[in-house]
Amino acid sequence: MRLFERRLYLLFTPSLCAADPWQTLELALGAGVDLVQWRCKEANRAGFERARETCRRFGVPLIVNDDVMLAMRGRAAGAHIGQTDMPADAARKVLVERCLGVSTHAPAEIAAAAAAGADYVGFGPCYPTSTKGYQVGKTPAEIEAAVAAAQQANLPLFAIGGITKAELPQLRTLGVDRIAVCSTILQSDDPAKATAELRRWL
Ligand code: 3NM
Repeated sequence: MRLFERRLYLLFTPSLCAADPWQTLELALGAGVDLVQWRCKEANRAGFERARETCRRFGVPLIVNDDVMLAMRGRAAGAHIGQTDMPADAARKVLVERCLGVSTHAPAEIAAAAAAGADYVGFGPCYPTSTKGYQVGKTPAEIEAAVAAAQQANLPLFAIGGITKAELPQLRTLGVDRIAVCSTILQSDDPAKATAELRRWL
């Protein structure tokens, strides 16, 4: 399931929400988030199921971060893995037709993710972000090279890391047309407005 039609990916971590997480998720979905990741470090099956049902109501796929087995058992749309999680080719086999996303940080990792059967890649950190403790982002040339590598591999690329509406003009000139965000939406006191302001560029 390649996610070419998806543009605005929300990494949903209930504990990072400024307000009620479930209201935040609904507002974001209502305002144009079209892909959601369940990114919760603690085991929280009830939360996962609530997120899955909320996304289902909006017709938006839910991807599980890190936990390929939860994605399978919990009938999620897919799983997202990092470079140090289960290897992408092993995750591909377990997921069968479910979606596989891979975090990447360089063009070679994008090519490797494609070879392993990924359906999309995240690429970052494009800008510094405290959400994951990255103090340095990518240069414009590095972002352009990643976009080119993803095009070559025919994979959708979601730019990630420190993205707010202020970064969108530059990202668009670098060829980025999909983004993944966490704090810009979850920590906003107006998640619907924050979402709409991102969506306007995508
Ligand atoms: N992965 P925010 S950056 C989860 O570069 C994550 O792979 C990254 O959160 C990567 O939108 C990142 O708040 C943090 O910066 C994204």
